[in-house]
Amino acid sequence: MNRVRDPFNLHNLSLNRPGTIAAINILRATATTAATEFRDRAEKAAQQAVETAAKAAEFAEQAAERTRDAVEAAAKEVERALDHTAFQSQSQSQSQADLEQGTLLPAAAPAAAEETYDEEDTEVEEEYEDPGDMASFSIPRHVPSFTDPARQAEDRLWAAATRQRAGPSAGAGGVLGGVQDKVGGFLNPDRRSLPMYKDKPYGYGPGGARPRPLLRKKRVLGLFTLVVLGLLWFTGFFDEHHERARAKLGDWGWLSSDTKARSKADWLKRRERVVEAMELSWDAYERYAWGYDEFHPVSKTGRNMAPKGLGWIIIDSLDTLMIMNLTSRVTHAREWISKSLTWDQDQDVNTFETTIRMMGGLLSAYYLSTEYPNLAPISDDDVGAPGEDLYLEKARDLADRLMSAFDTPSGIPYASVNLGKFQGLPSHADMGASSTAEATTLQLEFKYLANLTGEKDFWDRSEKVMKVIDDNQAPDGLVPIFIQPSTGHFHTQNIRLGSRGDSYYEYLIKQYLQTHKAEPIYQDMWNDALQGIRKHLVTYTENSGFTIVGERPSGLEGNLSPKMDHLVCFLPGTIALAATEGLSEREARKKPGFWNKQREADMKLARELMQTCWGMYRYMATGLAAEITYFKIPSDPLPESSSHTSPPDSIFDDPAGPDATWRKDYEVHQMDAHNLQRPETVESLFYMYRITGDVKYREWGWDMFKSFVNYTAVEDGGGFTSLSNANVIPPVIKDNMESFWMAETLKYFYLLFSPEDLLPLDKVVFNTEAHPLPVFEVGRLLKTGWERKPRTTTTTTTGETKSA
Ligand code: DMJ
Repeated sequence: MNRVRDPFNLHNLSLNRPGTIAAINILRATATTAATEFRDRAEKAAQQAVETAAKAAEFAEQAAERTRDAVEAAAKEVERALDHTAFQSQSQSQSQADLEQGTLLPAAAPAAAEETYDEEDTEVEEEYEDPGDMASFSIPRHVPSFTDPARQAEDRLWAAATRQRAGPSAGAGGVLGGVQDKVGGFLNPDRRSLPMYKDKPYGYGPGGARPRPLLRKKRVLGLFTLVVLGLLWFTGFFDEHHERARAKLGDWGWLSSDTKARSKADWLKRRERVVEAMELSWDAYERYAWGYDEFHPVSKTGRNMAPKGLGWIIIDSLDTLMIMNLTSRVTHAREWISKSLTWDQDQDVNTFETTIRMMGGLLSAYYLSTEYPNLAPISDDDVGAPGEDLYLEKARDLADRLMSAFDTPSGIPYASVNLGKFQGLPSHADMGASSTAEATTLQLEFKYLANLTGEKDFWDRSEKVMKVIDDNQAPDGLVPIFIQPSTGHFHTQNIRLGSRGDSYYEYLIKQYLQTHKAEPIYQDMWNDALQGIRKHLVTYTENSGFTIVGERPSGLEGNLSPKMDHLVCFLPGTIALAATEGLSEREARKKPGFWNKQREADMKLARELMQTCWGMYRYMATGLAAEITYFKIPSDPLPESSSHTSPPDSIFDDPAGPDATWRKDYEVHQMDAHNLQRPETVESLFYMYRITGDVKYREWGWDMFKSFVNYTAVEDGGGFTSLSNANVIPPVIKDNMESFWMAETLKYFYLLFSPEDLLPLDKVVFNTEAHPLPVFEVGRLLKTGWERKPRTTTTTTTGETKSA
């Protein structure tokens, strides 16, 4: 559905002349931008005006009260000083009586008064510290001396001037005027003769006589009516689409009401809820941290990672905006990229993160804008238009800089790059080693760029990494998580599918699919690795028999640690993708010569792991998974090949609740209970639904989505935040919105609830940051330039070889 307002019904005009269409497009884009800007500004201005007025009134009242107290205290002090001698001679009982009548201060009073003052002083300081407060309405730290003769003379002068200019009815109108009325009134009933602030005396202005109150009232009323009408129009109040209004968090009553049975659920309606979450997230970022690389939604601030910013959030979110057809927001993002983005900065960046998020985001935006011009319709290649191929040019410029990471003795890229200096930099930690996953999760992006530009170097250098890794002949295809760029050898024995290991496996099968299965070498590597995973890492939990993928921190000879990072939950979806090669399971089973026992077994493993990941969500108080979960396994872990039946899904609804047996298999340590809005589980749910067609995966996703909305939404339209502890209610919040929240998590929710023909899995591959890139045919220029060494020997994780 196109969400752009179309007051002139341009959509329905059947004009075929290209010039007219282009003109309409320009008109539409301009109108959309203007409307959005006007709407945002009007909303902001109205909100600010209301807030300012409320604050002003509040502060004015407080100010008046405190100042009156101060004046009264000062008067009492004077009185006390004058009567000091008399007080000395009075008896204690008399003093007490006077005190009760409020005519004098006891000996302890000055100290008490001082204490009170200190407290107030602190309060005032707090008010100054809070940037949200209106400093101009705070109590002045030093109350002015009202007995100063110079001040009294000034007062008389201002009072006379005010009376002259304003006349007797001055002060009757305006929001601010009202405030001053209040303040002045408290200070002195004849407030026009004693202004609150000497630099802004009441009623004194350069304009001479004030407008007549009635006329002024009419003007204010007229202006107010106009603003209200404008706001109502822009919020869609006068038409049947209440799209904008729904984006307010307060309207999300559906959280408790939409509990429809699977068969009755309206998935497109649920998908709209995801769009609203995206709008809310983006608008909050746009409002509070536009252009910054980080967004802290609770404090409503932003921060840059480079002097001029890297567009970290804008670029990472761009293709999600496109897929959701949020045209005006895409226009704004594109404008920032065109006008503000520069890679020419003296800044060290992480090679992998910058490739998957920035290069991946730009390439995907390029792909979508050229292949799906109807999604958020902005043409990227209007002939002669300024900024033609903007996304591709920016991606290309970035890639040239990132390529310097590959200038190493082995060809394994350095962990970092200085963008401005075109210089690769070894990691400061880990003795200069790079993460294995980071070195091997650049290939989809560089290969697609090579295909677009015809520049073979992008292909060759990213591909070489795969050869260097494979030449190590890691036993059973399981690679340790660090590798040295200086030697090309692994640097540790630690093997896992969590952080630093995960996307090595993901990119094996995706490289195979990216080139239309023209490179079977990567399928071969994937198959080896999956067998290795089954053999060394898969086992079952003690009580309920959940299937898990553990870690081998001391190499394959060491013990199995029953620990799963949330990151590992990418695996069920990727196994399913590999098993059907992007087809639905039904199609794959029917395809002649395709289906076999191995694919069948792989789908079973995918289903079981998906259930375990879903259990990570069910286990937590908020329904949002922890960063790391441990599992209870027998002291002698069961091999994957042992006879095993996974538990029914209904196990999670065990009426025993907190005492349910299944819960004894899960364990979350306090320090791992954070939730960073990560996408891996919903990513896998998306693949599992697309491939199996089983609606339960959508249902699980819907429950997860509701938990995110319920527990991570931030007040005051702040968007959504990560949690420091997702295992308590209310959760402990973290004040950070990760860029992958909009890039991945919300995108996968949207796709999970979308019809299957949106970005079909046999036409696109999603990079590890959820940026869709196309499957393409390799020409003669680009082809796999290496072969695997024969596996007659195995190599230990430190590089020694031994007979297999
Ligand atoms: C993202 O940057 C990518 O999905 C990456 O592969 C893993 N980490 C985050 C999300 O969790």
